[in-house]
Amino acid sequence: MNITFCCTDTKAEPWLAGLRAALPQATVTEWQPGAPPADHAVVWAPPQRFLDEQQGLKAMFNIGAGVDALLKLRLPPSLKVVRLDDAGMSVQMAEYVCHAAIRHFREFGGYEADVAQGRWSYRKPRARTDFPVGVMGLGVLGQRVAGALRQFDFPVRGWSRSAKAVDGVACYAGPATFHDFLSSCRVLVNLLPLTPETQDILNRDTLSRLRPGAYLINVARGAHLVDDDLLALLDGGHLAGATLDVFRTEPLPAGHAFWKHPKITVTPHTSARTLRDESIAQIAGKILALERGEPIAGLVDPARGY
Ligand code: NDP
Ligand code: OXD
Repeated sequence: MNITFCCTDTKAEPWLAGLRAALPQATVTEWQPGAPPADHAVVWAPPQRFLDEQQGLKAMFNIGAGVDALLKLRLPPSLKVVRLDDAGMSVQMAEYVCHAAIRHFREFGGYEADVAQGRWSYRKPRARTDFPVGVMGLGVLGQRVAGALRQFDFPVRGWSRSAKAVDGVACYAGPATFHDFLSSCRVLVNLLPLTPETQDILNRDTLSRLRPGAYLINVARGAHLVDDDLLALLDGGHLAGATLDVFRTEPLPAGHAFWKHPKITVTPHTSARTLRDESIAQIAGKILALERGEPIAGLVDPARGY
């Protein structure tokens, strides 16, 4: 069995060593133009040429959860595209989102600024019931995040495409419920996949529907958010602030208004990192399952876009 590795911006050697250790019966090599055909591929943002050449692949394993970059390519119709299925990402995402929501709710940014000025300040406690948190996307990551927020007793709402029942979470489904969902939220967390339906979904109209003083946490993709609409709503006062981990252009270009905006916290696409060992173990297990003819979890539906 031949496995080819083609991951932009990723050091190949540790992945190749890990895959070889997990699949000693396989030949694992880094893809080069003109390389011989492989059975399976491990990829992140491969070039179109990779797919044009590797027409005989049985499956292509993305070393991330989001497959928007992959689905922009021309894929052979029968190719199985497989996403990472948690692999240690959901706990990181839960930490990140809870940290951002709690930092905002408890006004820790304000305390830090006061302490930096040598001020011993006091703020009136805010009522948790006034801070319903809405999670857009109730998939692998969204459900874990919603459950973690519940642990802190925030009222939690969730919105997805198909109807869901998640313990302790008020669930909304489909476009017809979107406005009701938004108007019930004081903190909005975006964990949707980037698809033609969800591109630009965080815009002036939708963000204006949040409760006054709302807070945005975008951890999905930069192209979900219309940057200028966010800036206008922050500067106009309808939104209190935002924590942004993902951007239309990454790295965030020098001089972009988000870098220095006093109401925006920026992190460099780091909310849920791909963990190499967990990912290799998961991918190796799925390759072996496919070779045995067994079904696997995490198959992407290209028509649906995630
Ligand atoms: P899943 O595919 O498991 O879940 C996606 C959720 O979004 C599902 O609940 C789905 O609904 C819902 N959804 C999709 N389209 C729509 C729509 N049009 N309207 C309403 N709901 C919709 O994804 P994950 O939870 O694993 O990941 C989500 C995204 O997080 C990834 O696609 C990626 O972009 C981003 N991500 C970011 C990381 C970072 O470090 N910043 C790390 C990892 C992921 P349904 O359940 O009905 O199908
Ligand atoms: C992912 C990401 O999609 O890291 O996994 O953004």
